[in-house]
Amino acid sequence: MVQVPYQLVLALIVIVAPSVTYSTSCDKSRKVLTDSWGIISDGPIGENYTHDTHCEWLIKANSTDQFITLKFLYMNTECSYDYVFVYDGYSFQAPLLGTFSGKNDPQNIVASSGYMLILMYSDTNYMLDGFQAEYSISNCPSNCTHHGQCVAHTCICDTDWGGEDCSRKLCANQCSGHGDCIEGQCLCRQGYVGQYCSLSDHDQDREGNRWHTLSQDVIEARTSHSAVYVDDTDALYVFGGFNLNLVLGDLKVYWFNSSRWEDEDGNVLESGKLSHGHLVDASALAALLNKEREKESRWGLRTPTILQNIIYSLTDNNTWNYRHHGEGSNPGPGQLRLYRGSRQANGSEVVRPGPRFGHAACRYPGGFLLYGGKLPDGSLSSELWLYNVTARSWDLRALGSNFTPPPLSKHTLTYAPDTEHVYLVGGSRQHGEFSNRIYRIKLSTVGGDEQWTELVPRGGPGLEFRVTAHSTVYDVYSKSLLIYGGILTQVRYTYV
Ligand SMILES: [Ca+2]
Repeated sequence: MVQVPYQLVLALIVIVAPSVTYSTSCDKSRKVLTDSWGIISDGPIGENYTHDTHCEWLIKANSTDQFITLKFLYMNTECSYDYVFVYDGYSFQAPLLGTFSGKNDPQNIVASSGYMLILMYSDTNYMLDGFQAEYSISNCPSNCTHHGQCVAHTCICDTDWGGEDCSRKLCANQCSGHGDCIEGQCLCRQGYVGQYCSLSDHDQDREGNRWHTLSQDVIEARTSHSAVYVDDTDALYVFGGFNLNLVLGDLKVYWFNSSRWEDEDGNVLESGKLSHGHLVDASALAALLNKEREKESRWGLRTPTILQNIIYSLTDNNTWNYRHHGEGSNPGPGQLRLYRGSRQANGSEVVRPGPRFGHAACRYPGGFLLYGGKLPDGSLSSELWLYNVTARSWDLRALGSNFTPPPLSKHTLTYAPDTEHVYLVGGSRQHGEFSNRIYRIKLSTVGGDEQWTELVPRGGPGLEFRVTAHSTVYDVYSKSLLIYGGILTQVRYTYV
């Protein structure tokens, strides 16, 4: 039998055992955690949380430059009734990073304010086993996922890796064999598009029934926005939406021929390899560069070229500023994006729609139309905007209409080319009531009268249901509006 020396066993125990305390049990108080690693949970595994739970955990880093990563180990709460909320800050006014409910497997969440506040809430009945999550504090987001170096709280990614935490493989799948990898981005050969050049524009080469990644992490993630494809320009126009914290009012254009995004002014947007909103300290970079040069001379090796390129470009030109102002990162707390409002400074001329979400948009000759939506102050809009893709200009329409449909959100807007009318169907009204109305309008090309009218179906009482958050298409063959899905309430008619 092999005798294991006592000292060796002891040494192993000291190394393996974590030096942190587990923070468990949820007792309606706020727990403040300052260790660099820990586990939080509503209670022991296998035991349900209690009803009427309200528990808070505040994780505090040593400085506001550090990052806190939360990784869920398991999660199971009563769906839509019991929640876990995660904030990037120390109060409930801080930006919300996520809201989780049900049997869920959330992705890792990163707070960049130096604080992360987690709230678990349950209602008064039906309990499940809750959640367990592991947190860690690091100088860079997710420690640069082992694909880069952390310099002054910013990940400098290795060649072939990108994103704020270097977790994204650049030029994946060797650009599908249809492009060249130039500075971490696939430059597709003629006839191929998409982030990895996987989509062919030759019909004979096109493999059907398959999803392609066209773009990721370039424009700000959002929901309840509108997206319209315009064949004249072979581009997708994305307007507005909601990013869980801010209402957006930007127009972003994806060009299929170049696989690139542009902003409204025609500036090309890139997914920055350096996309975090901190300026890298020049002296820290110089120190790193010197270290790399030393290594190079000592071992006769070439050091990571992307790293050097970035460092040189920082001193040479405005590459950093350009990337820094790209759309790869969310605005920090209190750093609201500013958009031009609906009116110019002189208060008279209308320029463009303000921020909104839950609006509807549709293709229209020359560009696209947009109606309604929820504004940052919570009110709904009844504006009808036309965007001209050639002139790159917005125009507020139907201003002279004697009748205007109500302010709406989650409605649909559909153009029927053969009737030249645009149809507005259903949606939610200001106080949450669903609409069962259909309106239509025909725009004038010569500056003539533009009148909204309510469409009353022949021989029936109108839509027999109120509907919101649905979709609508126009079928040219049957000359019909086809309405699909959505949330319904029945309409009760009284006949007299
Ligand atoms: Ca419950």
